[in-house]
Amino acid sequence: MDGTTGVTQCPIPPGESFTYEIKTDGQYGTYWYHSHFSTQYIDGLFGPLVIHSPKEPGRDRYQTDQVVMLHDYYHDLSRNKLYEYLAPDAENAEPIPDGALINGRNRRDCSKIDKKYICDSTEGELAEINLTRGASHRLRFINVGAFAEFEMGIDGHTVEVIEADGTSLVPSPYHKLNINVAQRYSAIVHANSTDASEFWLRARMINHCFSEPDAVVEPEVRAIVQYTQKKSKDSSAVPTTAVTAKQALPTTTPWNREIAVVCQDLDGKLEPVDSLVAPEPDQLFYLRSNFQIGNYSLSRGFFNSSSWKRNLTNPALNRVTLPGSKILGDINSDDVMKDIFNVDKGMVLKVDGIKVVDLLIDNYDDGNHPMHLHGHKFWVMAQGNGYFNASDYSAIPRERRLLRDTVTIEAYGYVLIRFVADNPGMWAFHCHNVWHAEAGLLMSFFTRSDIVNDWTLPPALVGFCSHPNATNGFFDDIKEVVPSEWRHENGED
Ligand SMILES: [Cu+2]
Repeated sequence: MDGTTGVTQCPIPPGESFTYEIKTDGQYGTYWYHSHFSTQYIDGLFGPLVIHSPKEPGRDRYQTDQVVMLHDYYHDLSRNKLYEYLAPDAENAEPIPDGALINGRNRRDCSKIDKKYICDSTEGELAEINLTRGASHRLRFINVGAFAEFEMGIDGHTVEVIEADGTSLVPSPYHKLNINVAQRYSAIVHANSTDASEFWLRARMINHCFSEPDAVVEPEVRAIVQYTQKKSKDSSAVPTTAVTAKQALPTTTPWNREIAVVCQDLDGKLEPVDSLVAPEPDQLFYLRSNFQIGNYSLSRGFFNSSSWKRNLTNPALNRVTLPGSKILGDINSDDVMKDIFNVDKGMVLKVDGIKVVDLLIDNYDDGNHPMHLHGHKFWVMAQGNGYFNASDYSAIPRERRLLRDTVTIEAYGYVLIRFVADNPGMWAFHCHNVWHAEAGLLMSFFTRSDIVNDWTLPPALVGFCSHPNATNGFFDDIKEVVPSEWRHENGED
């Protein structure tokens, strides 16, 4: 129950509901849930999902455990921004965020906001993170945003990174962390500074990676890290609360004024606790990722010759499981795959049996991509700028190859990832920059077809595909975004 519209299901229509059941056997760490219907999650439909386990290493190293969600923010609903972004002549100019939030909060200088918006910051509150003085605390950072990578740090404190995307790490100290969209890091903070009792947590969008770097008015958002006195006996998590106007604002200064100007992942100092050595690969897929301006001056994102278009009533998984769908024979035949999938609008790579897959992606775009794989974690085998060459295989030592689910391909760079395709299903692989995914940067892996073949999909879920409101809602306002001739050619009418 992956919830990916156009890939594993039809959207839940307005007024309907659906309960997802998810197995978490053996899993632990920091995750998040969100709508996977167009850009909908960035309007607020997301939340953290934390899996605790006695098997997780290092649980005795901290006394409290809190979530810190970072995201860029747009004052307009995302569908309006999407309309502008996908319009003819827009040339892949991603919408510039109006600001950023920490745990849903920020306080704005209203004089800097377009007068068309109502702005009143007098009751505005910044997020507060309470840390018991003298104790150690786990903060779980999640970038739940649309587009911006963040660089963040806490004045006066180094943090020890202990987790990336659900993978436990040997603690490693950092002054600042880079976190791209959909990535997660846990860090331990020791509340042992004697300089102050309140400190700024600063999270700055790396605006050099925006289409117009100077267009963002306030790239930095702050939260207040507040020391509290030790409570007797009670070692449970202190909830993150909002600051009241009476509380003192920190006067602390940042570690240094140097700022990140390139969007890339945290450097390779990270080391997994369990060095699961990646097995030798069985097959290699190559993806060329770029943006092209095609007919009607529309800019689309491509993996090879494929630019994904969501099919709202006939998702990929339904096509390989439902009797009476377009399947004409043995789904293990490649010819049948071509019959049921139009590569131009939805590339599906089928992996037979349990295989170790290498996936090499070259990025021919001047923007970075936080690439995310559903249903599996992958090893980051190599990443960098320019082209991949064979010697890059050994650039990251075996024991430092990180298992994660979201990796950054920097501008004009490459990444080589490896995964064991053993989880049955139809799994999206896409850029988690919502604008890029909607422009077409999404493809799917069809894995363990021998098992999927026998699946029966939940009837309620299948029913959504023929629901009278199946295609209503979010897209109503934006279906005119491209000229009708184009829509006609692409069967969208
Ligand atoms: Cu992207």
